[in-house]
Amino acid sequence: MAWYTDKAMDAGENDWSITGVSLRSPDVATQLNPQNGLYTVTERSAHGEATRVIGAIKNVLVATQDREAVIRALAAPAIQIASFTVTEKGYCRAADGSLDPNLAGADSFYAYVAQGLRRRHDTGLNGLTLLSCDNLAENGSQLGSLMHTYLALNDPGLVKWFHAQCTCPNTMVDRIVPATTPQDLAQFATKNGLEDEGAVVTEPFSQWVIEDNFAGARPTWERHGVQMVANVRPYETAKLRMLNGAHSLLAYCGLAHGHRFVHQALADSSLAVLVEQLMLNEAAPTIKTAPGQDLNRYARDLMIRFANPALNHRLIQIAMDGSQKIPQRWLETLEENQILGRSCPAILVGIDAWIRHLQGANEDEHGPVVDPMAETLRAILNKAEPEGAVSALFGPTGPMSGSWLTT
Ligand code: CS2
Repeated sequence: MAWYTDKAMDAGENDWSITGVSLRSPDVATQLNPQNGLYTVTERSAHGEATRVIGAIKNVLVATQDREAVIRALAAPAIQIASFTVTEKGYCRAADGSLDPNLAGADSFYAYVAQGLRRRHDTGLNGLTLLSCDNLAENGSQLGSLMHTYLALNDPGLVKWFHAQCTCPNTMVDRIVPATTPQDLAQFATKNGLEDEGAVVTEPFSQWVIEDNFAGARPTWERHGVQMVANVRPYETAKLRMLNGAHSLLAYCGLAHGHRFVHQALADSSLAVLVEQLMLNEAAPTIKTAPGQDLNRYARDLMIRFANPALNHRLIQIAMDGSQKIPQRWLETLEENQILGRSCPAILVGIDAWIRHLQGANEDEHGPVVDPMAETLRAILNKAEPEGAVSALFGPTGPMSGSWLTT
């Protein structure tokens, strides 16, 4: 978002800027505030690299250090959009997709937004566009209904105003961004003769598709490559089931084969075959395409993006939080195929590798499993007989059972 907004600002829309908020770690604030919010984005591929300085971020607030500043920002008259990149687990959902009130506490984004919106209401301001940028199916619709539940429980008087004054457009964001490493920072300093603590390294490809349903003003991002559409669903389903589905498959199976990076896993021909099978035979047939959307070409382009040798995208980064990612990446595809009597051998291989990952298969080399449900899932696996592992996790009473499983 900062990258597209920076381009809009460069083209003359100078009345926009972004206040960053971190809900937990002070790291990004520590990196960016001393740099006046400036940082670089370097696009890297086999053909070389290109760096751009991003000037869209004014400052970064840390919610755990200054709660009031975050609420004040949300309630400021100039603010029009609150966007979210809080990862799948940040939405605090129960297995059936509804809000889990035990998870959605005072430190969740819901609490800040609710308080910010309450102040906007009380001072007679307009509502906000709440813009989810996370990898969830129908991310905006989910955010809207989860926010509704949060308000109904915590500030019921605001629910009607929320629906009248705020919107939650669905969006699809696609850009592969490996976590920056100390080597990236050192390399940047050597090459450019200056230090950037907040440097981001990414691929040349970038896609942002947004439903044009804003509560107030917005930058004209569409002049800078953003696709404003009436319905995001076909793009989002293709992205989640093909790109992200393939990513998770490469992550768990790649780690099992001893690889570290996505491009290495893809160079392993047995895994490349599996990935193509998942994308073309299992996921693609479940996607209702938009006019002009070509899934064969999409799959081909994805193989090229995954093979980018200059990114060093770590498999362990993708393997994180599997319990939160697998439903929309694999289980929906599995369910839709199952209804039509088709099997999904590639996804089943992935599930097998994920279960082994949960059981600690990669811990010696990569450290403990990172997943909010790691302990729960592992305890269940420890109790289950090997042949009962899948039904213990995904069966009707298992923690991974959800609306996506019919049998
Ligand atoms: C990845 C995504 O970490 C992951 O789980 O699959 O972050 C992926 O790189 C992005 O969605 C690409 O747009």
